[in-house]
Order: sequence, then C-alpha cells, then structure tokens
Amino acid sequence: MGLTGHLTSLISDAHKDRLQRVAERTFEQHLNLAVTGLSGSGKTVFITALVHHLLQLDQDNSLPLLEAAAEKRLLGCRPIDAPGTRPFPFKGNLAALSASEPHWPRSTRDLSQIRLAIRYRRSTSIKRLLGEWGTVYLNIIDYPGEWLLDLPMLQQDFLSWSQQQTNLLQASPRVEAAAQWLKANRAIDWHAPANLAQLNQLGLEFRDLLQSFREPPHALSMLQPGHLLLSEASSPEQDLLLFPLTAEVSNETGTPEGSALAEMTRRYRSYCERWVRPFYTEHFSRFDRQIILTDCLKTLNQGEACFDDMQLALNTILSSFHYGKNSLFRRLFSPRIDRVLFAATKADHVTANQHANLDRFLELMVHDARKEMRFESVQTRCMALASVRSTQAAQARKDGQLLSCLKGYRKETGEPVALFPGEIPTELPRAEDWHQDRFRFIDFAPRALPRSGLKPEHHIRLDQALEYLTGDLFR
Ligand SMILES: Nc1nc2c(ncn2[C@@H]2O[C@H](COP(=O)(O)OP(=O)(O)OP(=O)(O)O)[C@@H](O)[C@H]2O)c(=O)[nH]1
Ligand SMILES: [Mg+2]
Repeated sequence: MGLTGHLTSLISDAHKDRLQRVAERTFEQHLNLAVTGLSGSGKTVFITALVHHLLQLDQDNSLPLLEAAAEKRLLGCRPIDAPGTRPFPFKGNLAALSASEPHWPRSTRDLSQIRLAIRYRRSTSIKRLLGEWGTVYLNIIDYPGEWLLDLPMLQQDFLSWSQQQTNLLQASPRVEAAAQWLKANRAIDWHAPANLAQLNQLGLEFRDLLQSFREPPHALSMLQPGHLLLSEASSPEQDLLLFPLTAEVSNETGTPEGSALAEMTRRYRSYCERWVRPFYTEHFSRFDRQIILTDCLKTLNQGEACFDDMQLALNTILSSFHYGKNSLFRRLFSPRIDRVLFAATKADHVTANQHANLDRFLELMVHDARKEMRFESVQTRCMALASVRSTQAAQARKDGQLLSCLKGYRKETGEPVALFPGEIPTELPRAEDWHQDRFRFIDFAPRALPRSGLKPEHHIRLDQALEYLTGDLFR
C-alpha cells in the first residue's frame, strides 16, 4: 500500500470527505488555452465548435479520440462566468452555425474568453487521495495572431523598424500597390516641425494600405502594426497612426525636438508600451497551452508571394514561443506555455486521403521555428483539422479511374458543387512549381451544426487536438 493508501485507511469517513473537498480545491485544475491565428484562419469557428461539442459531452460521444471521453469518464461540462473579461459570443456564433440556413460567424477583432467547468472521473491512483471526481476549469481565449507579429517591435526602435518595413514595401507586390503612398511618405521633411495633419493622414492611408494587402489578390500576412491593421475606428487615436519612414534621413541632424521624426519616434514608443507590451504582461504570460491556426490552403491558392509572406509571418509569430534563457521574451516576461499545437484548418476543403499531406505541409512550413521550440522544451505538434466539417466525400469516374471528390455548397453563392479539389504537395513548392491554377481550393458554406445529436463526422480531428492540448488534465 502506498503512502496515500496508508493515509486514507487511518482517517474516518467524515474526515476523509472533508479532506477530499479541501484537496480537490487545492488541486483544482485551471488551464488557460489560447487560440490564435491570422485573420480568417478559423479561430472563432474552432472555439464555437469545440465548446459546442464539450457542452454536449453527457449526451453525445462526438469526441471519441479524447481519451477520457472514450473511457466514459467525462460527466459533463457547463459554462461558468468569467468576470472582468470580454465574453466570447458563443451563443450568437452557434445560432449562426446551426440555423436552418447556416452561415459562418462574423470576423472578430479583439481578445475574448469563455470559461468551462468539466467534471470528470479520475483514472489514476491519485483518486484515492483526492476522490474519484475532479473538475477541470478550462478558460479558452480567442485573440488575433496579428498581435504576435508585433513582438519584435519591442526589441527595435523607430528607425530600425522603419528599415525593415521599407525592405518589405520595396518588394513586389507591395511596391506596386503602395506607389502613391510611398511617394507621399518620401515627401515628408522628417527634420522640419511635425505637420500633425499630414502625419495623421498618412497614418490613415497606411492602415488602408495594410488592410488592402491583407485581402486578395495579395492576401499578405506579415503586416505591422497589428493593432493599427485591426482598428476600424474612422479616426483612431493619434498614437495608433504609426507608419514607417521610408526615405534615407541623415543622422547628422539628430532628432530635432518637435520634428516629424521626433513625433513618430514618440508614437512608436507609445505603441510598444500601450499596445504591444500590455498584451504580453496581462495575457500572454498567463497562457498555459496554445493552438495556432493556419489557413495553408489559402496560401497555396494565392501563389508564391502570399506563401512566402505567410511563412515569414508564421516564423515571426513563433518567435513569441522561443523562451531560451537569453530570449527577448524571457527577459521581458515569464511565459509558461509548455505545449503548442499548429493546426492547418479547413481540412474539409480537401479529400480525406490528403489530410496526411496537409499535416506534412504544415510541418514543412514551420519546420525551423519548431526545431527551436523543441530545443527549448516546448512540446509541439502539427495537425490538419476541420472544426465544422462542411463537405462530404464522393467519388467520380474519370478516364476509367475512380477519383476521390468532395460535395458541398459554395460559400459565396450557396450553390451545390462537386469537385476534385486537388492534392497537397509534400514538399514546399519551388519557384517553378507556382504556375497559375495549380491549386484551386474553394471555400464552402457551413453544413448546419445540429443543436444535439452531434457525431464525430461533424468535425475532423477536433478530438485529437483537444486530447493533445488538455488530455493530461483528465488522468
Ligand atoms: N469549410 C470550413 N471552413 C471553415 C472552417 N473554419 C473556418 N472556416 C472558414 O474560414 C472563415 C473564417 O473563420 P473564422 O473562425 O471567422 O476565422 P477567425 O480566425 O476567427 O477570423 P477573424 O475573426 O477575422 O480573425 C469562415 O468564414 C469560413 O469560411 C471549417 O472548419 N471548415
Ligand atoms: Mg474571429
């Protein structure tokens, strides 16, 4: 008999009960699970679907690869208040996805949270001490991946950031789209007294530019400042109207007081202190586990520039997870994320025989950053998934051969479509591999999520993702 066994045999039942309650509270498990990804990667849909499946745990077994669910050790799940935080709009999102004419939820801009209490039966010997039943408090946080792109700004100053941005702006496709703005930017006399109206106007135009870069046909990802990109106010506050200096300026004159250069240097510092740093100290440093969602198919559709930019953005985002002793991060905050899942979303846009290729493709995209994280003992995994499976498998015969196809409804028009979506490459495409129309994955309208009677076929690998991110808590 182990130590816990001796202890429990020595105390009366009443004491045992009280001790178990105290121990349960002491050993209550709280987990902050952060969900991020660039705009449109599928964060809102992922959280809505995940919460919906969890809330139905006691009725449906729609998450068979979540070990505790398969072993029938999950008693139930309920939402609990998360005071002081912006609530994740679960009910509205579910209403959209389960309507008789279902539609995808609206795009979101800010951090929001939803908290769940999940009651489970313990499987390990610890249950002798703590009692058979335990509760996991799961706090799921939705926040824009664009915020993570800003982290390196804390290590730069206005001029070095400007240099880096100028390099991006001078390359195609940015340089063509930004021609007018670059001309106006070069006309600024950086050492003359700041003309605030001119700087603010250029700031607004820079935001428009960033927003247009994000949309097709560019579909770029490496866009800073993230908070300016995501701001929708018609007149954002002045310190948010930050843009790079793109001309050569001489160092000899320094930074005259009241000059345009002084004003933008001030805005840069203010941006870092008011928007970038607080996110890391108030939120990021409290996250325990992280899932990073990526729309790999979009990058394949849009071509080489979009793909390269996404890879750069992903690697920049991943610098937030390099906790090495001397990392910027370790010096500024004390992060505690120990497990990161990279997920390629919308796996229902390809046929089931392509899921392994999609896993592999994502692995290749984040290969270098991941190696570094492993070295720093953060566990990582790559996985393709679909939060709301919106297509069905079908077969078609072409030239005497059976082809795996998909059936669904087009996102834009709602019309039914059956197609052969094509294959995911298992190597990163080389320059010559990018020819028009090689990849044409289409977007689908959602297939209605039932309010009850959820089944494993309503998602792809949502349960495997959850097992990886939380499975150890339910032992
Ligand atoms: N077929 C399919 N499409 C999906 C799935 N998840 C997301 N999508 C598509 O991706 C779009 C964006 O999903 P969201 O969950 O709103 O993405 P987000 O990351 O929250 O985007 P922002 O709020 O703009 O940051 C949806 O409108 C759908 O078109 C999925 O599981 N299957
Ligand atoms: Mg969203």
